[in-house]
Amino acid sequence: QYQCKTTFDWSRFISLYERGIDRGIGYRDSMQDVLGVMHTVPEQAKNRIVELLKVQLSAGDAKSVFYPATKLASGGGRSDDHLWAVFSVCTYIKETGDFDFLDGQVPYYDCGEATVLQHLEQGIKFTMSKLGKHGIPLMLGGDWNDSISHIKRTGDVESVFVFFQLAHAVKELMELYKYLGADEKYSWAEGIYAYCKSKLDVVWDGEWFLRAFDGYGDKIGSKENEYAKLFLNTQSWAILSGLASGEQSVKAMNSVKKYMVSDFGIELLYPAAPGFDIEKKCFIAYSAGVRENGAIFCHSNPWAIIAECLLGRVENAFDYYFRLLPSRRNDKAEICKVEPYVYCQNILGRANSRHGEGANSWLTGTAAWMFIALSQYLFGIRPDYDGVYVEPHMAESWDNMYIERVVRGVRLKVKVRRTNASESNNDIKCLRMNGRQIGGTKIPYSMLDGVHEAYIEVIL
Ligand code: IFM
Repeated sequence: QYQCKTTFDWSRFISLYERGIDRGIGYRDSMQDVLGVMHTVPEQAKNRIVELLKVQLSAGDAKSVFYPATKLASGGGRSDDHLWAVFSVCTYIKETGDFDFLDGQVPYYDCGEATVLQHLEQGIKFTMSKLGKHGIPLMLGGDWNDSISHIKRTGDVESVFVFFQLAHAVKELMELYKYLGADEKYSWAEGIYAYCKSKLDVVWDGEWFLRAFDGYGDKIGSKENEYAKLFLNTQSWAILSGLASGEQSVKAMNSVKKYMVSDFGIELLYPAAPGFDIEKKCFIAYSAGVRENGAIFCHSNPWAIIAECLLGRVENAFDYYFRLLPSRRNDKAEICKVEPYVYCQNILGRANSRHGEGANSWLTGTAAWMFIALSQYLFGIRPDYDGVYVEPHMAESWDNMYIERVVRGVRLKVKVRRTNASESNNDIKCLRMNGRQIGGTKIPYSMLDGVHEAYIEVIL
């Protein structure tokens, strides 16, 4: 939590690693950092979301950074920035119940203004207006992976990550519209989601999902390539978006498990390329095992943990969680070189002789997303629009656990135990609140009205 707040406050603006001159508050990064502080400083999270929406352009895409002192923005033209806003706004509303926020007017950076909800919708429309020849969103100036920008750029470069991000954002909006009873908008979003579903075969490589199509129209992140055959993020986001079929999901995450898992966490791609060579699709300008070229890019690990939770493969999820947990490297300081109490941005991968060495500690999206992965998926306390899900999971060796989480002013005190200590099954057999049996796994907020503390008992 301390790291979440520090990262939220400073973004990647100024730190031991950044000078605060050439890099302002990043749209993409900060829109994700708010996820780690929604429940502790919701007003500040909301204000940051508004500050960021103010640098969105009326076409729907966003400038990539703004400078806090002047509020002036720069950069932009990327394919992903604007899409991050959907999940952050929806998570804020689920956490707080502040639906009025959707109707607040926020100016665009260039001209005009629109409600918060219209900002989100404009982002989706922008992405849908920039599809490449395979029908997949264009990568434009870049996507989440900064280092992918050397990919052959002439012609249509299409981003499969942004494709899954689009589907994920649309799925979030569908849930919101459903809750609001906004039928027409729901049908609009459903149409886009169905479009994405229809493109699933185009981005499937047989054992995993592709990462992109380059400017030649060639596949990136494919078994056909010599290096960088497999990328982590398109496997996890295929599942987060709900698009992948059951069979594809299992195959994709099995491929991750087979090729990408190191003692220090999951690597970003496999295999790392030995050097920069565009013709061989080695377009990431770092040495093997460094940063986006096959390091453990920590930010991506919580997405894999969430994906494994969604697949019900809890042991894999806990395994990945513990591999990256900073305190677990307390006795490996000579190798890791970074503080054993916060996440760092990246850890050198197996292709590097200094495998295990970390860099850029503190300011990383790992903090916020790991908090989501741990609290909402592993521990399973997940606020929704009309109630809070209580779906706790325990690691194999645990036979009980206790969680406290304040949701909308109510302190949930959750005791979890197994019916049979020798069973590691995570199916919920019984859920009671203040002695009352709950049907399903969601406690409606109406049951929490006027309650200060709720005693919840879960039997697995
Ligand atoms: O997603 C980016 C982030 O915006 C800045 N640091 C590196 C990440 C991965 O390339």
